[in-house]
Amino acid sequence: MVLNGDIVDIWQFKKRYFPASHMQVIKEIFGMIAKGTQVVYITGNHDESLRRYSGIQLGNFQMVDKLVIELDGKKTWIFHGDVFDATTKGSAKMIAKLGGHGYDLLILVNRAINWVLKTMGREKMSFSKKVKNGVKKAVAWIGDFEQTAAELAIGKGYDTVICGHIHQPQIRTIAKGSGSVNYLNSGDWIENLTSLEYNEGYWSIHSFNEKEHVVPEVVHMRTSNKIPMLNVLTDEVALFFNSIASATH
Ligand SMILES: [Mn+2]
Repeated sequence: MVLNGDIVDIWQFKKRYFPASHMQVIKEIFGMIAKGTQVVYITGNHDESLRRYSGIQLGNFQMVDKLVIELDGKKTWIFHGDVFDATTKGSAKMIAKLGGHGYDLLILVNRAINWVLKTMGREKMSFSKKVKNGVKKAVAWIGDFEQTAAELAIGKGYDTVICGHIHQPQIRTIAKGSGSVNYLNSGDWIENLTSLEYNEGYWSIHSFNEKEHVVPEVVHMRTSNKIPMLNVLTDEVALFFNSIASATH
């Protein structure tokens, strides 16, 4: 199982917001690890403070920035995708042309831009900001995001690229020049309730259907008195930014 970033919201964590139901999810994952499921945790922007632990491996559990695996001979590249936040399409393209270390360089560029913005007293650039600026911009940005990820992947010779971050479930082939790549996005577990499944050579988008599942009883624990109100921002492209919208970046 691959957890592709933003699993734990560190910002919320600091506010001591951690409902019992969330704890049950974590317990479930720990149970899977104990029973032999290999779990790879890829860090995202909401859990970026965990990036310092990248590379650690504890039994069946592994924490990484990105993952490259071969599935039935197909080179598959998995990363969260927040690396594109502070980067324009043009610079991502330029970096893609540099080849091999393009993605790592992109992380550095992203950090540098955010550092400069922070130093100048401006907010970090983020996708949630773009969404707040308007649905049309967000739609255009989703297109750019998918295209940028695909072009980087084609440049690196991957067959499949899998992201998260933009909350938009997707499976499609993106071509550029003579190359093409399968672009996949797992969507989210906030509004779309989707994940990606790989079975016998094929990827599919799994949509959670409440009727198919027995809802486990949530054991209520004492939580802090002040649980932040969840402002649900929903628009016609079904983007949801519950935690992101309330986050500082
Ligand atoms: Mn994200």
